[in-house]
Amino acid sequence: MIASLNIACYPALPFHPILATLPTHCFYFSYCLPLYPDNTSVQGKPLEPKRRNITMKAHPIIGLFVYTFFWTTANAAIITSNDITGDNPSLEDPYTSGIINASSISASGIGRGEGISARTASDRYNASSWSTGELDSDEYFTFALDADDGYQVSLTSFTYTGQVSSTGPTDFALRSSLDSFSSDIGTPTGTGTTIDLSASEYQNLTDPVEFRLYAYSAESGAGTFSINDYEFEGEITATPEPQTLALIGIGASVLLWNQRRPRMLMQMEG
Ligand SMILES: [Ca+2]
Repeated sequence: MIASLNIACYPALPFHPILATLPTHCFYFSYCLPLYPDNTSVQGKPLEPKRRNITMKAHPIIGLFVYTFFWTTANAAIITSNDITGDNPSLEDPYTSGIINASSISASGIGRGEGISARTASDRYNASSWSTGELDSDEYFTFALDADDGYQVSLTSFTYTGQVSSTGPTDFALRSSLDSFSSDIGTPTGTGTTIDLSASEYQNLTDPVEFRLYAYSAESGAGTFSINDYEFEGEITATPEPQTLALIGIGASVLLWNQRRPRMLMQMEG
């Protein structure tokens, strides 16, 4: 019964004045509801064949897991990226030429901290004066992201290619503004890698977030380290409004009530 109700409602979604305000998420979610025959038992007691309810039932909790899995895995895409090409990109701070941003987000491009110096090099964002000792809080490359009003960004990864000269830095650390740049994220290297950003703290971000890639333990202050290209991946979604959340809650309640109703009727019959 639930399945037929859902399917019957699909064509009405765009036209009904209330249903039309439901986000497309609800539409996709309803497709994820697993169906199974409701003909086995009532509260653990087997039913006589003539009383068995042979309608199909849908399970909203399992459906939510299926929906969440497919929605998050299917929508990871480039949030912001730059191949960094041209003569001496490091002469700009930040460097934004050639940047590719997803819609509904602003991104800073690549910039640098005050403690390092621009070094000319083509097709890469190059710098010297990296610490020959411990990590220096002013010596980093920086990337900032900010979802537009009404949107939130959920990250999955940061990927970059790097290049280090023979006397350049040998230790690296990625940190974020979410904890005031206090803890390391993943294991960055001089030649580049992919850093996993799927942890909960990097999801549903509505405020600006900044990532800093620090480099230190250089053999010489003249040694260089550059970012040759980079890419943040994730997804940008509209921030659910309170009205939408209330409608989702009402929808879930109706779904659960419809699930219970056949059992209640059968109990009354019995
Ligand atoms: Ca490049």
